[in-house]
Amino acid sequence: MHRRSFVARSAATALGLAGGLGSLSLNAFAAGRVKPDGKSALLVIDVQNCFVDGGTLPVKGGAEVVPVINRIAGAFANIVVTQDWHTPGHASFASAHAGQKPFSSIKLSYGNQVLWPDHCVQGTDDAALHKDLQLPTAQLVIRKGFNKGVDSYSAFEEADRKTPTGLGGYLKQRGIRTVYVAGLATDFCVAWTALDARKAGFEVYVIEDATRAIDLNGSLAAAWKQMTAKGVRRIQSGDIDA
Ligand code: VGL
Ligand code: ZN
Repeated sequence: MHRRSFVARSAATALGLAGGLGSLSLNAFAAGRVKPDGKSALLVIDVQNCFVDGGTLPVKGGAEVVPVINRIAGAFANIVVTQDWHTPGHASFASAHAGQKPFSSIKLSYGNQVLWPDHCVQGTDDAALHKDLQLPTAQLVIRKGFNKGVDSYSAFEEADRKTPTGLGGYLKQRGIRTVYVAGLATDFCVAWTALDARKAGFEVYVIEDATRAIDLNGSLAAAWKQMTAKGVRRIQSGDIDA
């Protein structure tokens, strides 16, 4: 794979195409630093009480993303925040299905669904953004998972794979080309958001140390494999130039 990429680049260079392939070759061959510009947006996914210690679906180390996100926020002219925002009795809750336990899976009309403890119920303190999150310049808060029968890990599209949240249109109408994804959880809402962002044509970076994972049955490794295969770039917060 490396050899093939090298040959491809050499050929491109020989043909004088290196400039045209600039970002491609840069990212493939150098770790490099990244500098968000006016066409970049930071997507802060589900940094809510439910996903940190004391919440209903705590992600290990979840609160540790807060200072990292606060630190990098200044580098972004555009910030979007999301909230998991379920109805009581939501279809993604194990409690809504007789005999089912949290962290098992069932088949719903739109496909497989992991069943979770009741979490992030609309209007509860559990669903509020983490109190230490400091994003005064954020311009949009998008809520998802509010249709009782359909989950929505992705900030772009519900799990039925046909109901858009509107985020793709919002970003495109505002001229955004690149999204940087941070928040919770790496292997669910962050990964689905990053993959859908790629599908919608955005350049996508996931800021690994600004995320934490649930890691259910190898889901974290599987998520990185899928994201990498789809061209999502894995970076650290320290790679971002303010
Ligand atoms: C999430 C499980 C259930 C997430 C949301 O934000 O990653 N995970 N609902
Ligand atoms: Zn949820």
